[in-house]
Amino acid sequence: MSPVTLSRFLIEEQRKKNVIGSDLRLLIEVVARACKSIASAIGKGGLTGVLGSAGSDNIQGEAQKKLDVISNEILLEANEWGGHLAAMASEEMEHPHPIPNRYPKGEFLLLFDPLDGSSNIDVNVSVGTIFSVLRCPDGMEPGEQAFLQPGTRQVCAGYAVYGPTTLLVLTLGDGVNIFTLDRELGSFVLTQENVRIPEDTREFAINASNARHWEAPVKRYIDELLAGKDGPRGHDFNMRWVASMVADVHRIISRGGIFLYPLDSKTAAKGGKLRLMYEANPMAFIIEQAGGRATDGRGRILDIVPAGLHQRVPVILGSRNEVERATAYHIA
Ligand code: AHM
Ligand code: MG
Repeated sequence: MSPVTLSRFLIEEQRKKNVIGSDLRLLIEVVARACKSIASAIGKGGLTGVLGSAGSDNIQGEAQKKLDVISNEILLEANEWGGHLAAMASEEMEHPHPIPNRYPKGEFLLLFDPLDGSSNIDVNVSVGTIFSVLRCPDGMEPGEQAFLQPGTRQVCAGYAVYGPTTLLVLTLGDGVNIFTLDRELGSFVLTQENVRIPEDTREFAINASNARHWEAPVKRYIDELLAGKDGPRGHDFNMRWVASMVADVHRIISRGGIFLYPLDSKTAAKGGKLRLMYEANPMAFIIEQAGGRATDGRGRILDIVPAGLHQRVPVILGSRNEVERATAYHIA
């Protein structure tokens, strides 16, 4: 059988389920095309002078890399003119980006972290793009307020991971599918359907250098894993930390695991490290759609009613039984 490209997949899904109207299909195809451009810019690296710092800070007060700025521009320019969006919001911009008046407007709101894990770019380690799609509520101006919807309202979410291969991982609320970029064809091709995360795992991901800042439930949970077969869990656990959320989540999508960026005394004043609207929510949607769980240590991430576009949250996600255990330690 000939390869199922992303376009063909979207058209056939629409025929079967009638949930992907032409505007949503255009949106997904445009985001995928932007991800191809980002993959290409990243792939050239030092050849085109795109590595290194941009010499500016974003709204989060974090130093921007040149490729953060370039990836943000690629996504904005690709999505402005198609008529499918009401507005866009990005980790790299304080306020939502309105669609210029010269273009038609659509019903969707697009949020993205254009280049997640960008501290890894200069050392040639995987980075990615994360995105989330909401509907602009009827009769509402597409300003910040329109974006502040819980993650359960996401119409679609996905991420691209720029690693040894470029992958696009997508959910439309009916399972998770993975597409691999065929660089010769220039197309994303369906390579894994209806991915499921194992319920149990012996692999965890956390930035252990923050251990002294953790709250008691996280310390207890990790101490038990580290105690291995001599401890209460009765077997050894392995640890991985890429420091690109996309890469760490993709490992979990591929073979299970638990990822924690918990609240700690360093990030407590800000509410956590990772951003709710364009990091935690899309990843939580994907993880749940693959049979995993995602909480902030207390409740389901997707149920959080956001108070701000750049709100931060603690994140615990991955294999169902481990996430439930780590969350239960917080509630006990
Ligand atoms: P970014 O969006 O500015 O790249 O920050 C988010 C990243 C995540 O990809 C990753 O999980 C985390 O920050 C890494 O944090 P740390 O530097 O503590 O390892
Ligand atoms: Mg990020």
